[in-house]
Amino acid sequence: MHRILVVDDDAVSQQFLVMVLNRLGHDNVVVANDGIDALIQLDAGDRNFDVICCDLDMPRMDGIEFVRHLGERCYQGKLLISSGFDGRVLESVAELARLYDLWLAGVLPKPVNRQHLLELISQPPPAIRHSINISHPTEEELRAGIEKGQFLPFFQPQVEMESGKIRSVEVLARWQHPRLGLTGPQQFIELAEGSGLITELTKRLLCDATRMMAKLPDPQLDMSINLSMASLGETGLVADFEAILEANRFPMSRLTIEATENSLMAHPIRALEVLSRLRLKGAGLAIDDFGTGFASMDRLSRFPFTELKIDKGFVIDAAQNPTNASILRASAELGRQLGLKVVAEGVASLAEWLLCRSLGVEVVQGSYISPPVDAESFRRWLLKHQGVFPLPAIAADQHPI
Ligand code: G
Ligand code: G
Ligand code: MN
Repeated sequence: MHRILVVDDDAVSQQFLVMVLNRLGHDNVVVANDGIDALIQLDAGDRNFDVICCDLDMPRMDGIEFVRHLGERCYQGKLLISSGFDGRVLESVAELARLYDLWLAGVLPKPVNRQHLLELISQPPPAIRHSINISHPTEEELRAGIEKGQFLPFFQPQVEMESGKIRSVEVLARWQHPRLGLTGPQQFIELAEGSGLITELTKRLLCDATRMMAKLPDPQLDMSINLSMASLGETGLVADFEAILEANRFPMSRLTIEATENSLMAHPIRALEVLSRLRLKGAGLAIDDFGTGFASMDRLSRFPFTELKIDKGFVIDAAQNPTNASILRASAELGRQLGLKVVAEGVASLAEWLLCRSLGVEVVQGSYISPPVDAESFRRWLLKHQGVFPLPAIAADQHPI
């Protein structure tokens, strides 16, 4: 039998929901009048709720803030949102819940439909629950991992849309963790930033990647690497990068540094200094994850960027989602107007390829071309393609322009 918590400030809809639940055979239902009331019940500790059904618009603490508190408490049960709000608000709440790894079973428009509620209550848990049993790497493991060379550069190609030419490759960190297996950046970048190890990690990655690049069948590929904001404060970064490239005979002019908008915001002066110096030495500079940060246009225009990378969030599903398609179109246009190379990442389907092509995106990256892969797989992928990714054959009615 489920233990259910109903959070709603409106007595009528609260009681209606309880009544429907009772009729569906759920007797173990507790009510809270707003988020604070609900948190008090949760934190009392003697109640573990299997299902929380929450309204959005409530006094004192609204449903959105409540979702954040649930995320912070790593709530493992099912979450249902009941609301009279429209799609856009509900979509952003759903996104928030997803970011917190909450199990959002669904959204119930008000007045609540009995059948719909029954379906959501009985919905089984998703196959993959990220937050269950995640064992996080520790700082000591990170330090040892860097020393022992457990970090591997993975490679994801970037292709010129017009010609299919394989122009460049982004280096993405992976950790061959002795206990957790191959882990991605979500598991360790924040830890590395917080513990001051990110710059060391980035330098190792740059060193290993440039060394591997020399052994590739196409030795003229450009390379992009992500630079964390935490590295921008490090004196000696520019000199260290130069030394690494020189040792591996990789010219600075073939390297592009990717920085996120928010990193420019956090340390604008340092960022301007470090990035300008790298640019002066010949490196390209990319605004990464463009569209997700809060940098002002003014600030962006002050940095000597050469490339704009549209965040994958706007590309994924842009072919179906008009809002994302508009953002994609506007970003591509802005990049062009500023004279930047426009790159779209997250191109996962032919439809997205065609859309990017029609919007004048110059270069694409994404699983449609190749997911990030290890050095050996990348070498084989390059050999197979002989420098050119085959342009998709476009049927007459699909032609983008
Ligand atoms: O590789 P991927 O698939 O999961 O990467 C997720 C995000 O992690 C990327 O968008 C990128 O910004 C970040 N990331 C990957 N590798 C590095 C790295 O070496 N340094 C930094 N700072 N970020 C990285
Ligand atoms: O640092 P940056 O955000 O540029 O890193 C690119 C990220 O995008 C990596 O995490 C990579 O794994 C991810 N990625 C690349 N191609 C695709 C794709 O087609 N779909 C999705 N969902 N993610 C992708
Ligand atoms: Mn990147």
